[in-house]
Amino acid sequence: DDGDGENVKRTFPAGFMFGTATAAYQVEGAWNEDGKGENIWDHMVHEHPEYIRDNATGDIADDSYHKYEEDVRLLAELGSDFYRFSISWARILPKGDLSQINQLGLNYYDNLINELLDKGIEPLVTMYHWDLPQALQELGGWPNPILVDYFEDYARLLIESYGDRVKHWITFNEPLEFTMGYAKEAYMPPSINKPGVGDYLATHTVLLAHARVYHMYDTEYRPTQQGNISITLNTDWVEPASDSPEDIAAQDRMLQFNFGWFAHPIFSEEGDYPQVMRERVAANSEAEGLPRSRLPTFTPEEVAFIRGSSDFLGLNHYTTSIATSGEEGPNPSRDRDRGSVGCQDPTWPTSASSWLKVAPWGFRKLLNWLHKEYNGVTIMVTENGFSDSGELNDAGRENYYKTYINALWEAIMIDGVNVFAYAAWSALDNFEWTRGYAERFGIYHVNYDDPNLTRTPKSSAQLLKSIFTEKMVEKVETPSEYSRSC
Ligand code: GBH
Repeated sequence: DDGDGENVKRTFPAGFMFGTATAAYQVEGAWNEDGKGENIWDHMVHEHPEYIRDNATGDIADDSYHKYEEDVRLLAELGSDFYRFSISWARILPKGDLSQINQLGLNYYDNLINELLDKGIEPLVTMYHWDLPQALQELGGWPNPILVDYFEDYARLLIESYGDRVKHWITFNEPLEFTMGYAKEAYMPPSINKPGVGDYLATHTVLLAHARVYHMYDTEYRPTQQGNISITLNTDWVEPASDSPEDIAAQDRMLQFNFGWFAHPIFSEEGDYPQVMRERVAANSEAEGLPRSRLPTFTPEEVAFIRGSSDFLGLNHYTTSIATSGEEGPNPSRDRDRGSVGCQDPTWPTSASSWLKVAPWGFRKLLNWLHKEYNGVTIMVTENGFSDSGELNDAGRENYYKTYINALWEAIMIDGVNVFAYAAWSALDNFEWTRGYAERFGIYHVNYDDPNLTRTPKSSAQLLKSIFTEKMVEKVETPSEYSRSC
């Protein structure tokens, strides 16, 4: 049915799942209610309001803690097959460890999961979407390897509590982003400025924690619960600035340092960090007079433990960038170790977010690259979406979803990439981290001037409803010509 006529519909494979995604800190609010402990986002927005646009906080956000029944109704209205949400660690374990288990926190997610199932929506749970309990940050946070044990304890409690009903688990959302909390100020908590050191240490712990929880699930729970467990990684597609060997090598380094850093240890056949990364960081560290590489080393046992520790790849993708060979960023830093510079073409269509340009062809190319690089890996798109200023008539978002979902269809049906599900970010407008409430990603509008935080469907809700329920998208040709200069 992929003819050339008008109104051609492109049908997704039988069983393909459509849904939407949110994260606890961005929607729940109730930051100090019912025994919830403080987490690093609570801490940062209160200690450093100047880090956040308009001094916004997630204290109330969308108040989904109280409005979850209404939210689930909206998801049902959209025809969602599943809902990807995250659990707030400190809502369940206020101190981060098992010394105190907050029953009211456990009840909240129990009710949410039951409400979803009642409406025929599958719950898909992210264990960690950036909100570490502050008590664990006080031990140093992710650079401290003891967090592998704490994360395992927390994950076990979640699996014991909800694993009878939750069949898709994501350990971590976008470690590329949250480990920047140990490499940069005013972007992510804990806002520790140790580039090229703190981010590498944090990632080392996160990969081991992920693998620990994967194996725990695999051996102790999968036999009875029969679910899947994975990790969500994010990347732009990266286009080389030209077809020169230098730019193509810069493109590869950009992908390896931003994505291979996490994906190569888990999804490649050989495991461990990408070779280009190990070599470059070791060489730079030596030149800096350091006795060992700033990139930590896995033992052979750890390489084997991490390799293959995922049932599928969760992918968050929004936009495309262009790479050239060169130096950028502080010295030392991962940016500098990478030796490639990124930019975006000013002619690409824009959104309300400076970093988000519309380039659906990049989505198709990225899916193909992943398929090849990681040996036909099974992919779930765990986030994809567009920001504006909150218009109800959100033509920009409709165009984005139409074109990106077409690119997805082409990758699956023409190119043979293995993708089994797609989640739109986001179900409703929410706290967009340091950008506050100014950049809106919702399919449902939230009125923050109204104490009821009224939800209203945007035009894109109608579009997604038809895609989600018919499992078809109206054909839009993905352009194969595009400019790539910065
Ligand atoms: C995702 O991150 C998150 O998972 C989600 O929580 C978030 O709301 C959503 O996307 C929309 O942003 O301008 O240099 O500061 C997306 C990946 C990459 C987006 C880094 C913001 C900031 C670059 N993010 N980017 S910069």
